[in-house]
Amino acid sequence: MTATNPREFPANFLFGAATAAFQIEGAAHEDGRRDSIWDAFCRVPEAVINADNGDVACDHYHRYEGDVALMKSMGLQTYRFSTSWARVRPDGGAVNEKGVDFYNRLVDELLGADILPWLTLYHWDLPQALQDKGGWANRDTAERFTEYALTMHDALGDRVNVWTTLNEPWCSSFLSYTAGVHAPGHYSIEEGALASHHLLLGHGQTVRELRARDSSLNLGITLNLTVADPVDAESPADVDAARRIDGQFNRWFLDPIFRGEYPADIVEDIRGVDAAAIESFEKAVRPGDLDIISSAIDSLGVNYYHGEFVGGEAPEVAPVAGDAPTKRESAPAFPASQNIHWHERGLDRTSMHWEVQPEGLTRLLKRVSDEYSAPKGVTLYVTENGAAFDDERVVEDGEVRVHDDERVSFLTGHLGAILDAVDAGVDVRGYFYWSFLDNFEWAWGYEKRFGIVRVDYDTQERSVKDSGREYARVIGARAL
Ligand code: PNW
Repeated sequence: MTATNPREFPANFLFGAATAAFQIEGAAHEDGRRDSIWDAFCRVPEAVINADNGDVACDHYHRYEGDVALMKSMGLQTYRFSTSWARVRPDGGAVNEKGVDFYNRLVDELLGADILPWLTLYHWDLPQALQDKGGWANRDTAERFTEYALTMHDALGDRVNVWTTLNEPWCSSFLSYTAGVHAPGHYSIEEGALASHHLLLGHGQTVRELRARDSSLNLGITLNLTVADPVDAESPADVDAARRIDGQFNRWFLDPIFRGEYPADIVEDIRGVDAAAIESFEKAVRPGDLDIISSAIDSLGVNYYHGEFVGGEAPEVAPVAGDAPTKRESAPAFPASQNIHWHERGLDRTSMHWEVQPEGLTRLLKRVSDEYSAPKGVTLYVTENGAAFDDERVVEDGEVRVHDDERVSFLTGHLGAILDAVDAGVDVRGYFYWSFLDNFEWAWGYEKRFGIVRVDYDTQERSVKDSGREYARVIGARAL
């Protein structure tokens, strides 16, 4: 759209950017913080590219004031960050006041800059001490999570209104306990299924406790959701492949949260693959659990990166492998994925090899709104969307510049896709670009750069990329 014909964002739409504690903070061994499962996983041979770790990361722990000032200079209205459980309750038990204090300072800094703090309680950094007791496969971890959440609310409840329990429980269950790609790097269908249930239970309990303390809080959860399309809509095998991906990515989490039930078709599919795992899962789902999990929430965060284009038969040309960062063994993240094959649409790709597919976001928001959130009065936010590209840093007139044209069009393309959803009647009230800073991209270490702000990991210098400049312009105009 041209400047003479701008597409305006609704007046209540919030523009923000997102990060997560482990990916940016560093100071991993400071002020009483102890190992999380990611600190431990980084020491596993071949688990993370270049054996990178979170010891220093973006050194945000010491640089948060400058980082907040940079957010303000870009006009960000809200900042989505996570608090580190391993900092706050380092061995899962006693509270570490110095850890809590960091978040007090960060929240005050944000409020001073007129930036709305959007707090996520769990973005994957479980204290290793709790993993030693079974981690999320152990029901007790859900109790410990609620305790930790209440600690954060004790400290910040007077200043923080938006509370997200979990970020992407699919990643912290199946990608972590079944596929072995994320910490703790296990290969068990049973543990993945148990972890998903205990994560959701921790979510539901926390929502109940926080609601009982303060009915004015905005409570929610963030899910990584996708659109799964069959390669050939006339082929039963392709349609079934798409059903199973949709079921394991989307419905496995949406259905318990919004309807108080797990999708029966997927339970049966997994039973067909590993009957013992599903029996153990069924035992773990105790009477009353699903009522807790489906406790009313106020907002749903949708993280969208790309869609899935799947078939029941192998493609003639194998797609570019996208999810094997290192030589370490990995297993399918979807227990019921027999004969599912990923195909390419021939779209542009990011350096994660993910296809750039903005229209998928429009369809996803419409579907989630129609089938889940709108009937329950739950508001949608896009809490993550972004792209890694092989950015080049240049110095022009003594200033570091990154001319990341691909990210500029990724950003505006997806903002346009959100406006398309708004035009189609979806009530979506915000967008958080992932990520504010280049950062530790999990198993990919520092190799993948998602930021709208460049980080020089030798000097910790920050430079706003062209995408960050374009985002600031869009925010200023409140229009595309
Ligand atoms: C999300 N997958 O992670 C996370 O919330 C961020 O911390 C992360 O940096 C960002 O997306 C970019 O990757 C994902 O394999 C990691 O499907 C992996 C997958 C999905 C999301």
